[in-house]
Amino acid sequence: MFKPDNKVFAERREIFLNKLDGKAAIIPGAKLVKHHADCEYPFRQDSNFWYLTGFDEPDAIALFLSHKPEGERFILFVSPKDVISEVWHGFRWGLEGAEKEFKADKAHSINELNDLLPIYINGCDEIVFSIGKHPLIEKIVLEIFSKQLESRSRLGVGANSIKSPEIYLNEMRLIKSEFEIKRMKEAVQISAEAHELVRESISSKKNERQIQGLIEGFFLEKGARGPAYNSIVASGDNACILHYTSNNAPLNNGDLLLVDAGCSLTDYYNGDITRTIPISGKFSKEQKIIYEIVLSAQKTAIKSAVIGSNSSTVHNVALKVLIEGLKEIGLLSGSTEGIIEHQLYKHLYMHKTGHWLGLDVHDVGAYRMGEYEVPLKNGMILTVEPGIYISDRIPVPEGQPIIDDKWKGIGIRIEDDILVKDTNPEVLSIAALKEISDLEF
Ligand SMILES: [Mn+2]
Repeated sequence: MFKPDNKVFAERREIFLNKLDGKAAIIPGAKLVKHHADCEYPFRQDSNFWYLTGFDEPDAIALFLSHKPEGERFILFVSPKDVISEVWHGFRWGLEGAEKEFKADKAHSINELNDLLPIYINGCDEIVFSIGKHPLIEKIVLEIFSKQLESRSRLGVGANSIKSPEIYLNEMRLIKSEFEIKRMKEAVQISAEAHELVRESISSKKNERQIQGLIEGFFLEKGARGPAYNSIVASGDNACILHYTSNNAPLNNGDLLLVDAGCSLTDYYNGDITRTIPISGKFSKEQKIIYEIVLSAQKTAIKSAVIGSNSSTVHNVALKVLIEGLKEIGLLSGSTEGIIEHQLYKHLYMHKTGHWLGLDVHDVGAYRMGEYEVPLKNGMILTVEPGIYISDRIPVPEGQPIIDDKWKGIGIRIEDDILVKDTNPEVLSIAALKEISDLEF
């Protein structure tokens, strides 16, 4: 059982409670999700709930009551101790553990939520709750809110609105603390070593599934919780399916192998790395040309991930290098500006160049606010992952060159995890090699 470093979570609660300033937040944890019959998917705690509590059991709810005095502000509703249940499903901290180990000011059984929630909420200015995600709790919250609106109209007191917790938490989670950066480095390092393992053992593997086993086994061996997302192990033309997860095709000499995989640590920090390597140990002429374009786009984009830059700039920098490269080999034609403006590259590059990375693989936080681009700041972590995918699934846009067969079936993406820093961007996934000379044998 995971015992959190209480100081880290207590500091976050302090900041969150300050931001709430008179409001009461209700943050539900995750529930188990049925897989089939009597089996459930592995438990995955809700990231916001985790961020504030470090409590890793299903069916818990946290309250943050900024309208109450110190010592009555952090309330946990948890599953009570129950010998029989624990024999079947495992250890629970119970009410005592929630208070003693997780520093709740007060813990209650989750069965008491209905009765106690209205009392705790009473006296707050506004309710903070994520609408549309937790139907059972939402019913209770809306009943309370409706009564408070009534009381407000008669007596002038009570909550008069419901706000989303994301307003406060996304902003907090977007900038990683020193502790988080340390954990992210560990998650990314394990993920990078798994990619190295693939590169070193490729010649002895016959099927995508074996590569998946190798990577995910390595994650577990290193003490991670498992893969952060469904590993993508895509050989040959399968790499042109962006979210390919069948992972069951034979590995053919002459094809490339694209692996997009990262681990999730016990405390849910994630790595997210993609490498594309030649199965036979040698790139073909065409594969090498495309790889060089993607690698050069990626390196240029990483250099642009500096303080004050933004996600759109990083994307546009990569896009420009990809388009120039594709023009040079006759896979695109026309002015680069025109190709970008009319999106004439989208049959070859159909996704964005990166995303925030943290407790969620596609981590929370705005990329832009309407027209305003969110600037990169010290402590932000993002992926930089350009690619080129050549197949005939998407029709070639009118006026663009027909694709010669020799290019088809080449799918390449290179993805690193980048920490934005005062000095230069730091490539956290540097241990996973990506130069052509490193990948050939
Ligand atoms: Mn990614």
